[in-house]
Amino acid sequence: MNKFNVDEILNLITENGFADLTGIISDQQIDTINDKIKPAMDQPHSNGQRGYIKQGCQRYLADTLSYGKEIIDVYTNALLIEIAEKYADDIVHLSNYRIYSTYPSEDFKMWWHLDNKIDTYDFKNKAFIQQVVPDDKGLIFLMYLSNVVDGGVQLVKGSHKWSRNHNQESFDHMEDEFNDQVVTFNNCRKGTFIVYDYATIHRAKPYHGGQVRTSMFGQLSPSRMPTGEPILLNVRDISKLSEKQKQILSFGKDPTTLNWPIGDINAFYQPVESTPSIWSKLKTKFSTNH
Ligand SMILES: O=C(O)CCC(=O)C(=O)O
Ligand SMILES: [Fe+2]
Repeated sequence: MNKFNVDEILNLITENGFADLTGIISDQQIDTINDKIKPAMDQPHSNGQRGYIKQGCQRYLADTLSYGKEIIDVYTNALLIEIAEKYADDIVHLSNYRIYSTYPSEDFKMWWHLDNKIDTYDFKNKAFIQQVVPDDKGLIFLMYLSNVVDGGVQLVKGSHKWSRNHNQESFDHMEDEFNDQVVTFNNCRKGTFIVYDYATIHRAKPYHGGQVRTSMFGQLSPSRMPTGEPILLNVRDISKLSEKQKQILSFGKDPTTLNWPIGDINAFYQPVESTPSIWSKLKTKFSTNH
């Protein structure tokens, strides 16, 4: 039944830094997820009003994993986990996760970066702090929940082989050196599923017009790395989880950071495109002209 060969996928990730697993999640499951999140992606989150957290030109679904077992099942997909655990040579857990919509923007620009790092929230300075860990090895997956024409994820082919030598998070200053190795996932249909070694240099391609891009993102980290973001589940789903799913979701463990992003109170007052972002105030992996 399975059209994926695990060894082939592992070889591709080892060689290029990424592989295409499109088809791993059925169109029906994707439609169900879209149906369940739709009302929440249209209103800001506020206690009983379940919705999104706004950050610049993006909307992040609050309490992402609570919307349906179908979402948990993507994050804990057996084939995905088998690939992640073989690649990391360890058991893995979900350290970062999100469903988000990105609106085209004149002033939002994600910089070239890697994600083999520890995120922690500094409560005193109200900012996320990042520490690059060259020894950290795991996978991120990105699945499109909408058709994507522009603004897709971009990966620097093979960069996982040399990025760890630099011990830095941002690679914008080296763009000229890797420009010819950039692979862009534009003009891809809903359901496109890319998995990459998170030491592969990447970003979302900046784009100024066109369609909203909705994506699902998950970072699977080896057990030697910290737990990561808090995971809040709906009691409806808990009794249906397997022991393996509980391990991936770090049952019984304390989170080691907060959910990204913290959000912006202006979400209630201004349309998503024009709210002054707090990107520039936070030391994050994104940059903006604000
Ligand atoms: O949205 C994308 O294309 C990339 C997202 C990403 O790299 C991140 O959130 O760390
Ligand atoms: Fe990233």
